[in-house]
Amino acid sequence: NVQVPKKSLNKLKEDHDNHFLNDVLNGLRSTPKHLSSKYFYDKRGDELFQKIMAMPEYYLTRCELEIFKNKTADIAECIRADQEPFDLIELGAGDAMKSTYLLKYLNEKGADFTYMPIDISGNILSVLEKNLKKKLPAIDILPLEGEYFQMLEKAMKLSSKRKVILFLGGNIGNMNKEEATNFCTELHQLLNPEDIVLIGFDLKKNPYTVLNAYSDLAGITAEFNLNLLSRINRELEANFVISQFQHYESYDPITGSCKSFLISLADQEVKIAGEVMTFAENEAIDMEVSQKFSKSEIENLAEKSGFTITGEISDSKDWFVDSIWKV
Ligand code: AVI
Repeated sequence: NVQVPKKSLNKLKEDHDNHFLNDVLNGLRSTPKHLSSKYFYDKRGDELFQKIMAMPEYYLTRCELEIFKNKTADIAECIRADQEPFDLIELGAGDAMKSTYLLKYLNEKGADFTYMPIDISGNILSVLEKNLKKKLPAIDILPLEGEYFQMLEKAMKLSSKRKVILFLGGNIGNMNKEEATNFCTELHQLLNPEDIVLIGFDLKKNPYTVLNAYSDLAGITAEFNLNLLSRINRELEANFVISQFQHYESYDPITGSCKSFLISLADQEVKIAGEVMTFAENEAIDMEVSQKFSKSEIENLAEKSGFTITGEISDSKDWFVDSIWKV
């Protein structure tokens, strides 16, 4: 079993608060203005994302859940669970709804591993830990709160077994092309030859299916975006008037980029931590990309970052794929 020193977690929390302010100020000083969607996930943001995952339009979670429910044995085979010992690390674990199926299966097969969920939201990690202790008390769990790579490096030092890394939910789609390549390259450099990565990709499909998933009729996705402005108000002494911003979604079926924006509905000024930011009427803040991939784009990404694809598990509609990569 592995232990995390408490002190370093507090230090990381301070760093995180500074980064939040710097990222917000730099993003809103830029042209075009942008904010990072990684800050969507405060307590309310977590709740709204849970609601999004349950929406009829948001197919991603159901597709990957189907894979984890119905093809658990295939996943276990692809990660060579019955061969050498391993530890299981999940990047952006959230509530671990999907991976719980795999954890249960591995546990029933007698696999001896530590599950290390990594997430930027301490709130969702405590929900995860509580639920998992109830559902699967035999699983050895070590939650790590923070940025992916900082926590991954920590996890690499804490355990000497081979690593299986899960990166589910289409989270990789929330990076732009360059960020995704850098992320995969950095991951490749950090891992050892016997390690395995399983990444979930949302595939290109009918553009209306994609667009509707991100511009739902009930307005939950809009609320999810606008919640970041409320978070900035609360945590960074700002005074955004939320009703003066509107959510706008776009999908480009050629590039596969699904993008969300917040549009300023008036010429206005907003104060953030003492600094005045001006917004013109109809000016957009770039909030989030949710990239959709073709199979060949996934192959290119794996190849460019040094990985080899060894398996591919899709849902019955072929809308989502879990791609298995070796170092
Ligand atoms: C977490 N991530 C994969 C979600 C997505 O589909 O890009 C976040 C999200 N944004 C709007 N709806 C869901």
